[in-house]
This record gives sequence, structure tokens and C-alpha cells, in this order.
Amino acid sequence: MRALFGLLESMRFQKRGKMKFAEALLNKRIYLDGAMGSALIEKGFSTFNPEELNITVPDDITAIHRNYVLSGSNAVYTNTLGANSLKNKGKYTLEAIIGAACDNARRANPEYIGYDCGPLGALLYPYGELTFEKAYELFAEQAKIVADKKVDFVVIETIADTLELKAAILAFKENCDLPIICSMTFDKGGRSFVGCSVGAYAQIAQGLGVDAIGINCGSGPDIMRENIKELIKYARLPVFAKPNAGIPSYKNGKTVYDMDAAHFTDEMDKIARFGVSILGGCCGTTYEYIDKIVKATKDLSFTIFDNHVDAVCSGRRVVELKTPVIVGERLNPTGKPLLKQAIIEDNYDYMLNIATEQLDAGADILDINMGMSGIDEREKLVNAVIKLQGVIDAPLQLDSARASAIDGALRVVDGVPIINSVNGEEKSMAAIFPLAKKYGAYIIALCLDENGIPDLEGRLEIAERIAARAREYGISEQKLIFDPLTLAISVDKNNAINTLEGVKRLYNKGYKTTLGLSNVSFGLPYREAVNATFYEMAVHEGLTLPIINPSMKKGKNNLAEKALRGEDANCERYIEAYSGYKPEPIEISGLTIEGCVMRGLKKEGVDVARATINKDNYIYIINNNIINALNELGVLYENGKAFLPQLIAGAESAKAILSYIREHFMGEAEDIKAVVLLATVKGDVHDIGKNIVKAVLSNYGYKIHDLGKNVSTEDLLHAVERYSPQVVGLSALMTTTLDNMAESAATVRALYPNIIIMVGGAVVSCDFARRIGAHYSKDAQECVRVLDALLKI
Ligand code: B12
Repeated sequence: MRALFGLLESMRFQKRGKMKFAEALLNKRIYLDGAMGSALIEKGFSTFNPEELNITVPDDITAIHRNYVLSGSNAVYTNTLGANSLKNKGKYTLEAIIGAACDNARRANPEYIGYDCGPLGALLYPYGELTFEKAYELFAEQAKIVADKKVDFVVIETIADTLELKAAILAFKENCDLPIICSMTFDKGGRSFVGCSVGAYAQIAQGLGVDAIGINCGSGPDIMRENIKELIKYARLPVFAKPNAGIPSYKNGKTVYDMDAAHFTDEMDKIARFGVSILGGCCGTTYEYIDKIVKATKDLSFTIFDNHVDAVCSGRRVVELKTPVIVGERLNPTGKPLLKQAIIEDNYDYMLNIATEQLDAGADILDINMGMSGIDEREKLVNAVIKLQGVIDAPLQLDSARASAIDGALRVVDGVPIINSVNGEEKSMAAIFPLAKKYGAYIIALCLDENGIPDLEGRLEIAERIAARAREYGISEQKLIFDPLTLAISVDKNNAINTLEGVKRLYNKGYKTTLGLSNVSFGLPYREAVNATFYEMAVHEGLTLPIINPSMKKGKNNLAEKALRGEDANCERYIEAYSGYKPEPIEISGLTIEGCVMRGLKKEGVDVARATINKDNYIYIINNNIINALNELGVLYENGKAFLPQLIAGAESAKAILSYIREHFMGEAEDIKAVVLLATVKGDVHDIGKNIVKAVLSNYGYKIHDLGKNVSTEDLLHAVERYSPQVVGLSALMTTTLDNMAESAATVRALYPNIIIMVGGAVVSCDFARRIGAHYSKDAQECVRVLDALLKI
């Protein structure tokens, strides 16, 4: 009998020729239903596993839907909020539950049926254990079942985490072909319980292409009002509100809500008057509530909002793209051996340090690039995005030349990111634009193509070509950020003025622009002054997104400005003024590098370093300030005026400053002069000096294998066999470990007479070195000269 009834209902349903849901959203007011749970409790059912009731008491479920339809709901949600494999451990399959739920809703003959998809009930990383891909699978399983159940739309609701929302939207988009509306739950201050903001939610959901955005649960309509206002600020779609019947409390064994239907309706009326077109109720609301809001609001006009906010975001922070928005450039391994090592070893703490350092220095967005040889770049970029976004809340710029790496990162990134980059080559646009469209990302568009970098007019033509091709992919110009390209003024004096002219003309057309500013100073001394001046000039022309080292000191330098304006031929005056430039005395707010090391101040030491160290003075600072401070500390220790904890703190501070220097100023040469094995000898843990030798030698073209500290002769020999070095370098800082150094040197010399043995460290002398058949250098710079001479380089 029920089957016959169902058949008749579905025939009526098909005959009506109703407006498709996506179209209805834009053309009429939609009334959603009220709470399913409250109605079940009212009927005396337990809400322990409400989805099973679809099978065990289908008529009751249909009756609830029908009552909502009779109250005026023209769209009802299926009883499937928790219908996922993580929660469903009962005796019925997910397929059976979802199938029954859709049938039950259909038999109530609503105008529209929405498949209701709620949160998974477990948190995603970093709040919980669930991975993005696992969450996706759990949603995709539902999507595949729903695909042929003839519902009108999918609603993803009561979500607290934008990343979970993203997994759900992608799963439904990729596995069924239904319109999607979604709603998240926020508290009074406009944050979800994991900290996601209303604005970020709006940007992310709309970027992923949903059909309406809303807020449900969490509060009554009075408190929700401010959050809805905030949502509208970002909305370019229909908006919906589905609040609770006020605040819950527990009375006489029952949950009761403090807002009656009349009060609820007054408050919903205020929300409807903002232009909100879709209304309904969540926990605690019943048929009476829906009936009243329908009667009160049916004649009010509504708005399909069209508020385009030009902004990228993470789940927790929205950054509007208004001049200037600073992009931190330092998470890029080019020329940074320590970051390279960290990428190989998956050392995310190291990357996080660089990330937070940049944010502390004022970066709004972080560029993240894992491009280096010998790694799976896609995997590394995906993992770095997952780890970084778990801690920092800045929006990300995904930087790779490989579309596959961009694709992987776009999938897991929590937010609306920027893709770095596309260019005017057809191949590049064909690879990047579909991804940008699918994930709603912004895109940096480089004004070059397969023929290279043309003159300014050519670059602007390429910009137009990219914009036109983007439009064909359904991507608006608003999503493009053009890079008219920075070229070095040391190569051509007009390079900077051309680039600035490019920024100005693109700005006048209403386009956003970006520049990797530091290229402009390539080949010049005191590059910071040129970069900082160029930054000021470019921002003046309207540059939207400067990509810089955010720690850079801002402000113009007169000579640099002349050079940048092309008024200093071959930058002669600038070079004359600044070649051999030594910076001002090293001090910020009373702190010096020496002072920080002596007092064991780690963070402050790095702050002073950041403010005062540059490419031209770092060697001087290592040799004079850091080593002097450590020596002084050693003397104090020897004289009983400082003790081991001070020694340890001083060493930690020195190591942090040195690590900053290595990361920012020391690179790895492309050509290898020779392979060097380095070790601090057995019994000795002093490795600061050895690490300086390592960084300087790498900088000068030596390939280093660092065996660390406390290294036995046996381990050294294994490494010699493995790496076949031309040089073995040994370090010792204590008189007690000199014997171990002698033993290691003698053994290597006996077995490998052709290997050059270098020794060093505070207790080692030239005499001692000669006695053990080794070469000696007093410091790292001298070591380079000695080795170059020995190897006849
Ligand atoms: C920092 C420090 C520590 C740190 C080390 C942290 C670390 N990761 O390195 C900590 C706190 C852990 C430490 C521990 C100890 N320390 Co200590 N420590 C020092 C201190 C203050 C500075 C050393 C330093 O880093 N100098 C700066 C670097 C850059 O200089 P460098 O190593 O000489 O390197 C330069 C050159 O020598 C050369 N070089 C170095 N290696 C090589 C290698 C090659 C191949 C080449 C070519 C060149 C080269 O180039 C470098 C750069 O220019 C010295 C005091 C001093 N003035 O040396 C005491 C000192 C070395 N420590 C000392 C002692 C006694 C100890 C402890 C025993 C203390 C204790 N009671 O536990 C332990 C030893 C533990 C052990 N088994 O090794 C004594 C050693 C006395 C002696 N003559 O034997 C010293 C001299 C202090 C003192 N005056 O009493 N210490």
C-alpha cells in the first residue's frame, strides 16, 4: 500500500514541472524546515541513532516532514544528519538508511528535498586525528549513494571547521550532480569552536562554488543576527539563517529552549529584512515556529547578494587585497641549504620558525615553495601546507612550477589561497586555470610567455591575453594578480622604471599587481637599501602584493632612488658609495649581538640579528661579535664567574643567531670544488665552530657531509668509505679531546694517504696539527683559503 502511495506521489511530483532548485534559490523565498530532533523527542523517540528510525518507523519520519510542509516549508532536509560510516555502527547499511530517508521525505511531498549532511563527529588534523582524505572519503561515500536518490539539493550543515566543509563540498561536487547549500555554526563573536571566522567561511564556500551560504544552530536568531550581517558583507549568493529556538537549558529531564515561536518570529523578521531569502529553524524549533515565520515574512522582499570582497583567507583570517599586502618570500629553498635539509628531513618545526618569524615581522600572506631536485615536490608541498596551516593562521601562496604540486596543495589548503603562478604560455594556462576555477583560488600571472620576457609593451599585451583566456575559463579579472616582472638595474638602468610604469598602467586598468622586489638589486652592494627604496616607489604606483623579506627595514635611500630612476649610469655613484659598506653599530633598543649571547638571550638575539645583520656584514659579525662573546663567556666560566647554565644559554643564543645567518645569507654554490667530511672528535660536544666551518665551506663550493659531534674514529672511517671525501676536517675544543683528534687523524692518514686532513678548534695549534700530520686553520675563512691552495683551485 505504501509503495502505491509513493508511486502516486512521485508521479505528481514529476508532473508539476517545478522550477529547479538552483533556479528557485535565485527567484523565490525558500522556507526550510524546523528541527527533526525536537520532533522525534516530542514523539517519544530516542535521538541516540535517529538515522535508523528512517527504517524502523518510516511513517513517523514522513509525518514529521509532512507537518513541516503543511506549516509552509517548501524545502525539507532528509533525516540523515549523522548518516556517515564513522557514526553508523548499527545493523543497517548506509545505503539502506539514506535510501529510506529520501523515500520518507519524498512521501511527504515537499516542493524540494535536501539531502542533509552533517559533521562527521570526529575532528580533522590538527584538532583531531582525521586526515583530509579520510574525511573526503566519508563524505564521498554518502554522495555516491545520494547521486541517484532523486533529491533536489544537498545541504552540508552544522559544520565548525572550514577544512571539513571543504572536504564535504569537494566530495559532493565530485561524486554527484546536485546543487549544494551549506551552513556553519558560530558563536556570539563570529567564530566557530575551532576558531573559523564567518568571513573566511564565506570566501571558502563561495570559492568552491556552492549555491547558497547560511548559518545554522549555535544560537537563537537574536545572537545570530550579527553573524548573518557579517556573512552578508561577503555574500554573492542567496543567504540563509536556521537558528535555534534561543538558548537551551535542562529542566525536568528535558532540554528546553528559551525563545517561544512569537519571539523567534520577531527576531527572524529582523533577519529577513536584511534581505535574507532562505529561512528555517534548528534545535528547539517546531511546526509552529515555521508556520509563524512563513506568515510574518512571506510578503517581504529579499536580495540575492552580490558583495564581492577581494580577499584571500585561511580558515581563521581574511586578508583583503588592498595595497600593500605583504607576502613573505622566505619559505623557499633556493640558496638556503638549511631549509633544503629541513625539507628533505620533513623538519616542519624549522619551517614553522621561518613562517612565524615572517609573520612577526609583518607578513600578511606566506609564499610556500618546496621546489628542489631529488624530492617528490607534490608530497612535500602538500605536507608542508597541512603542517603549517595547523599552527599559523595566515593565508598561503602556493608556489610551484609543477601543476601537480599546486593541485595537491590546493586540495588540502584551508582557505582561499593564491597560486604562484601562471604565465602567458598556453600550456601553463591550460594547466592552471581549471585548478584555479575549481578551488576558487587567486592567481599570480607572470607577464612572460614561451618567447621569454618582452619589453614593457609586450608584457602588458601578455597581461591582456592572460586576462582574456582566464575569462574563457570562467575566471574573472578580480582573481588575477599581474606580475610585470622585476629585472636587475645592474643589467639595464631602465629596468626598474619600466617595471614601475607597468605597475602603474596595470593599476590604472583596475588590475592587481605583484612584484618579487629583491631581484631589482641583484649584483649591487647594500641590496637592502635598493630593495626598500624600490618597495616604496612600487607601492606609490599602486603595487598590491609586494613579495619581500618582511624583516627588511623600510624607507627610501636617495642614491638608490636615483639608480632606480635610471639617473645613475651603471649604478656608478651607488656602487662607489656602498661597495665595502659596513652597517651601523649593531644595536637595537639597547641590545647588542654580544650582549644577547653573553646573557643567553635567544629570541632577542635573533631579533637583533634580523634588524642589523645583512649580506655585507655577516662574516664580520660571526668573527667579531659572536665568537668574541663566546670567548668572553669562556673566560668568565674559567674564572668561576659564570657557570654551566650560562654557558649553555650563551651557546643556544649563539646557535640561534648563526642559524638565522646561515638561513638568510649563506647559500650553497652550484659547482662542487671537493667533498669534505666534518666531525667534532670523540668526547667533545662543542660543535658551534665546526658548524660555522661547514656553512662557510658550503658557501664557497665545498660539498659537506657533517658527521656531527662526539664522533669516534670508527664512525669516521665508515663515513670515509661511504663518501670518498678529498678532505676530512676535525674539530676539538678541549685539551682532553686532543688525543682523540690525533688518533682519528693518524688512522685516516695511514689508510687514506691522499686525503687532506684539516684540524681546528680553540685548543688546536698549528704546531699540534703539524705533529699529527694535518693542516691547520684558525678560523673558517682561513680554512677556505688553505683548502683552495692545497687543492690548487
Ligand atoms: C659554548 C661552550 C660550550 C657549550 C657547547 C655548545 C655547542 N653545541 O657547541 C656547552 C655549554 C654545551 C659546553 C659544554 C662544556 N664545556 Co664548553 N665552552 C663553550 C665556549 C664558551 C665557547 C665555544 C665556542 O662555541 N666558541 C665559538 C666557536 C665559533 O669557536 P671555535 O669552536 O673555536 O671555532 C672556530 C675556530 O676554532 C675554527 N674551527 C673550529 N673547528 C674547526 C675545525 C676545522 C677543521 C677547522 C679548519 C677550523 C675549526 O673555526 C671556528 C670558526 O671561526 C668555550 C669557551 C671558548 N672560549 O672556547 C667553552 C669551553 C670550550 N668549554 C669548556 C668545558 C670545560 C666544557 C665542559 C666540560 C663543561 C662541563 N663542566 O660540563 C662541557 C664539555 C662537554 C663535552 N664533553 O664536550 C672549556 C674547555 C677547557 C679546555 N681547554 O679543555 C672551555 C674552553 C671553557 C673554559 N674556559 O673553561 N661548552
